Amino acid sequence: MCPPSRTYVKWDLGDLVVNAAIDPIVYTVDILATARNAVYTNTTLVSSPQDPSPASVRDDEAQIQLVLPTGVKIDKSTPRPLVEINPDGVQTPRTLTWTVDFANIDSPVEVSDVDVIDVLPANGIGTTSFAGDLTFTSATIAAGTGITMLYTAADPAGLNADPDHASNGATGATVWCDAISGGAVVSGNGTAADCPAAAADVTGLRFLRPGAFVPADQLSIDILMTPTDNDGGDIYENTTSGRAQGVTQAVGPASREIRIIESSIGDFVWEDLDADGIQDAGEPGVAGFPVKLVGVDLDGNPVSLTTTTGADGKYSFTGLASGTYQVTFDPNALTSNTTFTVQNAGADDATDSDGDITTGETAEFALAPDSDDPNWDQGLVIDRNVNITIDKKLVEQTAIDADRKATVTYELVVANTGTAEGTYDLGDQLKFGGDITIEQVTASNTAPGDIAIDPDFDGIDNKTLVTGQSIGGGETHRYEVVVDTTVATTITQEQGDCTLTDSEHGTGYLNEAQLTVDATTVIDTACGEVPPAEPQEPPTAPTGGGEHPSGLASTGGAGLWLTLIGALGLLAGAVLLIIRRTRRA
Ligand SMILES: [Ca+2]
Ligand SMILES: [Ca+2]
Ligand SMILES: [Ca+2]
Ligand SMILES: [Ca+2]
Repeated sequence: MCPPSRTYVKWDLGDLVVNAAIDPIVYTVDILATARNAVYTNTTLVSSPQDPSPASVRDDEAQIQLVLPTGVKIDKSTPRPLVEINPDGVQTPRTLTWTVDFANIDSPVEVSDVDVIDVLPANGIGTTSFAGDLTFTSATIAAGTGITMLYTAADPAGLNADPDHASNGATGATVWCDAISGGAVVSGNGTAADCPAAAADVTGLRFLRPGAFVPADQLSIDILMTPTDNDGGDIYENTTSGRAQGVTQAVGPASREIRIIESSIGDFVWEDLDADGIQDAGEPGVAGFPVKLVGVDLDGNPVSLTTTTGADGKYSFTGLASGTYQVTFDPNALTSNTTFTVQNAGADDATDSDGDITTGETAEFALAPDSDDPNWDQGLVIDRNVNITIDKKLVEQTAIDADRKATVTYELVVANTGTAEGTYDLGDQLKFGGDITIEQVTASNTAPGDIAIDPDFDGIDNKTLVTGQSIGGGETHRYEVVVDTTVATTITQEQGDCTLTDSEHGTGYLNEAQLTVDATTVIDTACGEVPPAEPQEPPTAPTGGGEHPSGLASTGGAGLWLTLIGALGLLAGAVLLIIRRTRRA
């Protein structure tokens, strides 16, 4: 066992190779300015379970003799000059600790009535610069007796650390009170209303130690403050100054900075063009991909954050304390064409993909203090094989009845013969001959049957059937457009045929389907010829077959079936489906 007044540092060197040199361990110890003149001894002992030799042959010591001018000394120290960040909302914030020491180092004169002021850190005072808030938490006497503690809520800009400054006099501008809250005025020109109402109001502390202050006496106070929502690089400087009877000069000021450190995690989601799991040159970043971070920091605070990748595919979680973390690349953000690439390919963690191929979760990992870990990346494999085609057919045209009415039915077949999901716009425009009146147009989706048609579609002024419609790889969408017409008896051969001349805006039962994919539009037409009116010999009913004009074939390349369709009328749709399914199988 070792005496409690000593400090111990232990290094675990792990397994060591026989007869191999061990790098020297170099470390620095700050000696407080208030340390008494003396000889200070540092002892080292090396041990191993496999070494049975006595401790006397495994130790060594070095001594430092401290010789300082005698007098009254003040020192400001902190056990942790680097403190990790307190992100916004942290459950258990990390605190800042300073210790004020005041000592009589063998002063040749009698010293008494110690008076010490501590100006707490505030933005703009000294080197202090921080984000968020900083509140006084507590001041605790660690050593010394007969100490009275006073508190002020004075504006830090007007707070002077020298107890002999006029502002700190009995009727000075700075009001010193005897409690953190609800205290009475001890000195200064003010009333109890000027005293701090709560710990958060405290801007300065004052320690009074009346009576003789001999070399055996020691005065030591721990000051605790709590920062919130701060940033890496923030600096908090705490300054202390003191006076004592018998010493003409002010003692101090002594200042000590505490600096905030933070860590970060990143940083890349990219398209793995060759699907090898490696970030290769020329493989682009993926913008807008959601990334989640969960973890527990060194003090047990839970962390849960989300972000999305920027235009360059980069993401970053900054302002983190050290701890154990896990990144998740959101699998719900994968489109039907996108998968996570192979995990942990190759030997270089800087250029691999780290998420599970199903869940997008990385392994849990330790994040060191004051560090940046950019090696948590995710590759996406994107299937771009989209091939959407249109096939337009005239399915049926009824014979013109005694009232000159007829109905024309078209089918539009949109098929994606690729493997990846795509989207398309589909329009359908009726370009009938001059003496054909369009009475009513109805459009519907017949397969899969649940695609909503644009309610404004009329085939004339508004030709839009659907916009931005998605279609999976290998899928087929079918639409039916049914048009009721009246054909005037004045219709001419030129108006009724399927040849669109330069002078015509439309002809016959001409219908033009327009498929747009990725801003490229393709057109497929279908047309039915309308015979000129011949009073003595109206056209026969359509059920007989073979009566239709020969121009039914669409440009969709399905001419073989279309003759059949024209003949079979309504049956055609079913036949067509059967044929298609057979072909696809
Ligand atoms: Ca690659
Ligand atoms: Ca990895
Ligand atoms: Ca990696
Ligand atoms: Ca990276």
